Amino acid sequence: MIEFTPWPDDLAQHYRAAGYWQDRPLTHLLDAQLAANPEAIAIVCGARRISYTEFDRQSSNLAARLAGLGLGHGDTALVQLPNVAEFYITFFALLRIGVAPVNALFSHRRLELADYARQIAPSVVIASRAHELFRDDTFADELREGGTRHILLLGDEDPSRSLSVWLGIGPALPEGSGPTPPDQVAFFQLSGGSTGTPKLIPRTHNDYDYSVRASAEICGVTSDTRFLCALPAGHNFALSSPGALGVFHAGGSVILAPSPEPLNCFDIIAREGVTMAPLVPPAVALWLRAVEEDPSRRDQLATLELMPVGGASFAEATARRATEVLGCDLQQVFGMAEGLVNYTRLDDPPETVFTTQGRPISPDDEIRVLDEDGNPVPDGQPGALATRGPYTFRGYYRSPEHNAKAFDAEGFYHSGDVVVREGGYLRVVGRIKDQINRGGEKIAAEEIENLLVRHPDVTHVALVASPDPHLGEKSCAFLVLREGVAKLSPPALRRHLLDLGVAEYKLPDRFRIVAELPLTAVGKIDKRHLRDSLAAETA
Ligand code: OOB
Repeated sequence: MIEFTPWPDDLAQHYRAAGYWQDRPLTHLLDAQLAANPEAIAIVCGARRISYTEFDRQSSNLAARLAGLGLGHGDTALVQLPNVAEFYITFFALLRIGVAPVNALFSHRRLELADYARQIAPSVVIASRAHELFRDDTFADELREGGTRHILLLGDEDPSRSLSVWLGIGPALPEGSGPTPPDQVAFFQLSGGSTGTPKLIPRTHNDYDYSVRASAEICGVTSDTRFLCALPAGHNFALSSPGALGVFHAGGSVILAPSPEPLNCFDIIAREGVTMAPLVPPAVALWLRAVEEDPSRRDQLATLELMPVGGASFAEATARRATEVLGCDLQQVFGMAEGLVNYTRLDDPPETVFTTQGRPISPDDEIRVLDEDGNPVPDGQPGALATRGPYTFRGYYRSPEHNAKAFDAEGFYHSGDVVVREGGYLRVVGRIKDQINRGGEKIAAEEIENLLVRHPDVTHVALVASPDPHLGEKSCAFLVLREGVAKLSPPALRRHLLDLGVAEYKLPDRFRIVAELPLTAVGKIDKRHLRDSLAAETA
């Protein structure tokens, strides 16, 4: 079994009694559709249309072959696939035999993948030849040396390790293999992070299944839903809020796009009759601009009914424009891979949708808004968000020190967001975690600072966010150089980071060389001062 911090018994009992936890594995989502709608189209990927029957067949093939190699409960998988049908097929194959995957983002590079592999020691790695890391065998060989027994690659010419071949035929599932128990870890979500190394979030079948079912209902997902997945498929928003899993749960269709780039997405929407398209705020802005440039493009969006928007702050003015320009309803989503997801509801008045980030999924999502001493603030006042509930995790994987800081004695997770609560609805007004939210992509300041000081000419670093009209935030690295070194160019610094293998979205947008970093009264780096100086510069 994969270790994780369970919910206390009294709460677990309550979550079952209330019907949130149904003690079914996540694979039930697919099994239910297989019985109800076997020939309905589950996934559209380019020209491929994959029915629920075919979806199940391919994922069972892969499951059976992996189980035949002895993989099962207690094993983990590291998966890195782009937005293709194989992502979902692989996910369900692994769930079917109780192998817990980490779904790395396709933008992740060596540093992230090696770190996830270090944490979970995967028995199997499933990735794509289209990714630079797997173009040759160097990284795959390293993984093997680290103990990975099997590597399957999408696009490999060798049939013995081609993912497509493994999906094509398989023996029957060996006797005794099956999903992990519903109250155990099904897979790991990725934390946006605020620490030096990326953290993993164990999610159980029960908790995730509840968040999916409830989200599908809140977002009005039905078998008629045609859902555009243009955000990274493994991200919690695109996977479960209501995400592809919410769509599979309801028997609808998931239509994949490689990215939210508007013109390609508009073609797909028009061709496939897309009804729901979740986006991050910068992508909404791009879609708005594309329609404003050429109003005839709006005709392509005729079938679009609902656009859930989340992942980062959504400017009120853009929200107001969006419904008008795009001609669909809007929904704000404030969620986190750790659990808690808030939605504005489909019958909320427009003002609520424009000005709040919604309210929690569950009546049993407990929300506290706290001042600096940990005391509750009155409604209408900003404070730090703390939460616990039927689908909010209880601890990062193997991270006792960080967990001691992220959770309080009552098991509330402190998300690092500053929110205002009013009438049960939340507004996100700031952040206390040391993270940069670059248009929905999260960057842990400490991770990049640690990498930059590894440069021989750098002695001190602070990474801070600066406001950006397109992405909401960009990152700026303030650097103090070794004595005697007068300058270090941004390209050289970027090269240094890329050579260390970090994902490109984490590269600082700007670098500032300074003589020293400002300190607070207690001697910590004064990031607020640095942020203010940047804001003054941009203003
Ligand atoms: C989603 O999940 P993560 O894990 O990538 O990031 C969570 C963090 C939140 O703690 C908050 O800081 C920020 O992203 N965030 C928002 C937001 N939605 C997320 N900040 C302001 N406004 C929003 N609407 O980003 C995520 C997971 C599930 C559903 C939607 C988003």
